[in-house]
Order: sequence, then C-alpha cells, then structure tokens
Amino acid sequence: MSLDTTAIAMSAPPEAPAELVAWVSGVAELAQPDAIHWCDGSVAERDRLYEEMVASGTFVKLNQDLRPGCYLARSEPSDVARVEARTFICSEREEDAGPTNNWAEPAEMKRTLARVFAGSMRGRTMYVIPFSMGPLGGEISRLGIEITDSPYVVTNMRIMTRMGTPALAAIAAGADWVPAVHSVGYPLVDAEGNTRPDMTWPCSDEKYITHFPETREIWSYGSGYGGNALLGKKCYALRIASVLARDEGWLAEHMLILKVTSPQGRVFHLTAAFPSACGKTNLAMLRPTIPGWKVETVGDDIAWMRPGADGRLYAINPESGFFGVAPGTSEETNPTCLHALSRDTIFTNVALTDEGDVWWEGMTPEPPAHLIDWQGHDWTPGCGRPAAHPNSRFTVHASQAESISDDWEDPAGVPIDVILFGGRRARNVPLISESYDWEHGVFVGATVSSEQTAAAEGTVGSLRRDPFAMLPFCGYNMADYWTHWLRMGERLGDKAPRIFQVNWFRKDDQGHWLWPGFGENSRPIEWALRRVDGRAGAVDAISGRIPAPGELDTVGLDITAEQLEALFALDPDAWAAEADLTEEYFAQFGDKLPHELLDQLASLRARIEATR
Ligand code: TSX
Ligand code: MN
Repeated sequence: MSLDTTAIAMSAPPEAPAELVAWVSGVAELAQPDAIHWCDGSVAERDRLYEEMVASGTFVKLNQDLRPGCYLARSEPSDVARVEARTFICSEREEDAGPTNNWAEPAEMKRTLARVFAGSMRGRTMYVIPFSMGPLGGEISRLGIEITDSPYVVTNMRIMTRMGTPALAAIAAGADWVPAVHSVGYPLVDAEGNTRPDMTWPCSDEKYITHFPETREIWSYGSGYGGNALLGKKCYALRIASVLARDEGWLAEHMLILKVTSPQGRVFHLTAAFPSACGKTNLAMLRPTIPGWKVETVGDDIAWMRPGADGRLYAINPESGFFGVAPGTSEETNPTCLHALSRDTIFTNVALTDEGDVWWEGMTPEPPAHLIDWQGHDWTPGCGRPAAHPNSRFTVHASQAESISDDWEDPAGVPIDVILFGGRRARNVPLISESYDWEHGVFVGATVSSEQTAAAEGTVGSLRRDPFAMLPFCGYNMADYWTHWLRMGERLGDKAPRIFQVNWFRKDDQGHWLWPGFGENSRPIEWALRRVDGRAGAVDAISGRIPAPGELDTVGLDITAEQLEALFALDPDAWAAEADLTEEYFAQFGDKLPHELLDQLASLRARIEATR
C-alpha cells in the first residue's frame, strides 16, 4: 500500500521547507514506498537501524567485547565496487562530458530513470537524509538531501557526512542543496501487489549512476555499494562539486589533506592526489620516521579548496569519515587506521573469524585456521579464494583516527602550502620532483599515470592515465578541467601552493623496491617543505627540480648510494617515449586541450634533448 500526498506531507518534520517536501513527495509518488522516515542523525535512530539490519540479516553483529559497536555487511557478489561503465554524466551537450566520461542525453536518461524508479521502493521504507559536506555552516561547505531505500546507506552516511537535523535546519534557513535519489532497485511488491522476500543485500542487475551537471541532481539506481550509493562522496563531493567549483572559481579534488609540523613548530598543510592502489589512506595517517616531525590527518580522500581573503588556497575535508579498503591494513602498514577500526565501525565484505571478529588479507602475517569468507562460506588457508573481497571496506568516523588534526573541522579550511601528485611507477618517475611553476604542475597532474597491475584490464606494465586521479570523478570535460586549473593558478599567483610529483613505487632491474615507503615518505615530504621555506637545494632535471646531492635527509635510512641514485635516475630515451605517449593521450581532447599543456610538452622535450 503506497502513501498518499497528505500522508507524505504529514511525515515531514515541521521545519522542512515546502519546496523540499514537494520534491520528497514527488519521489515518493514515483517510487511508492510503504513508509517515509526523515533522518534526524541521532544515536537512537542509528541503533534502531542497526537492530533492524541485524534482524533482517543485512548486518552481522560482531563480538562486542572484541569490536564494540561494530557490524559486518556482506554484499551480493555482483555488487562489490563502483560501476564506471554504468556511470553517466548527463550534460545537455556531449562535449561537456568529454571523451573520458560516459554521456547520456539528459531528457532520455530522465525517461529511463522514470521507468526504473517507478515502484522501485514498494514494500520498503524511504529514508530522507539531510546532510552537509563539510562542517555545518562553513563557507566552503555544501548541503544535500539523499533519498534512499537502503538502511545500510543511512548508517554509512551518518558516519561519512554531517547528517540529520542540523543539516535540515540549514536547508530550512535557505541554503542551497543538491538533491540525490538512490534506490537499490529491488521492490518487495510488484505492480499487481504480489510480494517477494527481501535479500540481505538487495540490488538490481540493471544499474544507473547518473549526474545532471546543469540541474545539479544525482540519481542512482540498482547498487547498494560505496560510491554508487553513498551519494555525498564521489557523486556529489567530486562529480557535481567539480562543476560547481568550475562555475564558482574553486576546486573539488580527489585529494587527501595533511597537516605537517616541523621540529621548530612551523605548520604546513599539503594535499595529495594519487590513483587507486597507491596507499592514499596510509599516507593520510603517516607516522613520520624523521625525528621531531609530526604528521596529522585532515582528510583521506577529498579536498574542497577555495582562495581565502589573504589570497591563499584553503582546503576543507568535505567528509566526516573514512570509507577505506580493508585488505593490506595492518599494524605494519597503517597502525593508526587499524586502531581506529577497534570500535564503532561498519565492515563490508571482510571475513568473519570464529570469535566474531574481522579479518582480511594482509591484516596479520598468518591467517586464522578457519574463517567465514566475504560470501558467507567456510574458508581455510590454502583454499584458493581470498577470505575478504579485495575491495572490502571499513566505514569509520574520522575522529577515531588518533592522527586526526585539531584543525580538521575548521570551517574556514587549512591553508595549503604544497600539492603532491603521485602514481605507481616502477620506472622513470623519480622519488620526488618539484614542478618548475604552476603550469608545469598542471601538466604533471594532467599526465599522472600508474603502471597496470595484472588485476586491472590491459597489459602489465602499460601506462594507465589518471589525470589528477580524477578520471572517474570529473563531472565535466577533462580538458576544460585543466583549463580551470590553469585559471586558478593565474588567480593565486605567487600565493599558489608549490606542486611536486612523487613516486614511492620505483623498482630496480631485479624488480626490488628501491624505496622503503610508508613512514619513510616523510623524508621526501620534508625536502618539499624545506623547498617552500627556501632552505633546500635542488637541481634542474627533466622531470622538474630534484634534490641536490645530499639534500634529501637519509640519516638513519638503510639505503646505498646506488639505490639513491637509481631513485632519481632519468633516462632521456624513456622520457622521450613517454612524451610521445602524452602527445597521443592529449590528442583525444582536440581543440579543448589548453595550449599551455602543449607548450609544457614542448618544454619537456627541450629538457630531454638538452640532457643528450
Ligand atoms: O601505502 C603504501 N605506501 C604509502 C604509505 C604512506 N604502500 C602500500 C601499497 C599501496 C596500497 C606501499 N607499498 C608503499 C608506500 O609508500 N611502498 C610500497 C612498496 C613497498 C612494499 C614493501 C616494502 C617496501 C616497499 N618493504 C618490505 O616489505 C619490507
Ligand atoms: Mn578515492
């Protein structure tokens, strides 16, 4: 039995503005839920949803002595990651989505959505989630409303965003908000009134993750997982926000944010963009090995940045939690993260121990003798299957990281001194290299790449470009995005952050890591910060300015002179070959490619020739 308009209006909190109630009513009339619940964000509401999900089998309550406040969800095996092939930018003009996005004509996509959303919530409760990306009321922060039929989404959104009554109050006070509609696409009642039992992880084979940049709307259908369903994150904070940022003169970036304090007490902030599988969350929680330096976490995934009154670039973390990949997280790789997961965490698709605790590959050197794997089956070491899904996740509040910075919720943001661009490169790219200027930095960001691992598509060793680590997340034409970065540099002038390229993943000819990584990454970062201070020597090289001999602090590090040299070796032939690949890569953007990037390619080639 679906609700009538009066019942829908009655369900709304008194402060909900008429325009919002009308929109919610429209979605309810389309999706026909049995009930509507407006989320207040309270602990009582959370605990009620947790209990309901335990009762329905969506959540396994973990051993509360070992993991207080922790739960495990297991997804359908078909719904384990973001679905880029089903992600669409529905701009009026195809060229505004650009060659790196899937485009769909907006009116046609709206017809498709009207079809799939019709009755899609029958038999379910529709949740209305008011949320703020960024501290409530902050200058850089933004509001949204997600409608969803998934209680799993509600409880994850409560960790990942500032969700509930205060966000609704801000909307009621007149602030702009982005509407986002989500359905798992598994109605429990069909049009004829026939019912079917629920699944522990309802979803649909047909999936649409859609963005309307002109009308600033998000509609997501068919998946309950991560960035497909927690619409504040990739859909809003990156795809829609990148469009807002272009139009309003700011930056919405796929970057972590760090606060670094020197032994002298000087405070720096940096942001860093890395493609997937580079250990971004590990860097966000770095424990520096150089004595006297302190590194603290502001964010691990997304940065919204705006020029402040003093002309500098200020960043906020629009999120309030970490939705991180579990496998590989250990006492060795990221103790800070592991400790954060000791309580009040939602785990998705990790393995369950006989004691009611969690486990994943890489958590301990030896696996337990028996587990229940991510699909709910018995698992023993050597059975040939991973116990946790490789993309299994934790959802945890940012405040639970002992490394969290005291300024992580500063509504004004933190002033950015340095921007890092990273990639996973066995060859060619040095440990660290400083861009000659902002334009060169934009070129470095635009050409970011990682070598293919066997798991991904394509051949091992070939380059996969991921410009600014934004390939799946830019809500408009990537070439226009580069132009926007160039314009931002002009506006920031000499107040612009300095841009560096880093690579923790270089190997020698025998395939051994040349750099120990992890906490030792504080050494190249320290060099970058000394550069900002004008106290570190550099030499001009093909890639940029690299540390002058003796300038990288290697005191106490077990590294040979040959290894150090190999970390910074630049082969002109290999760089010339890569410049040719960059030219090919740029060609797909046609006339939209800003000429500055072609100028940078020419400068790079001139530097290569000068070393021959
Ligand atoms: O996260 C990583 N970082 C960044 C840390 C702040 N990883 C993990 C892989 C990405 C998911 C790294 N792996 C890093 C790194 O800097 N470096 C490496 C490669 C590496 C792996 C192991 C060792 C050395 C380098 N050493 C031993 O195993 C003893
Ligand atoms: Mn990310």
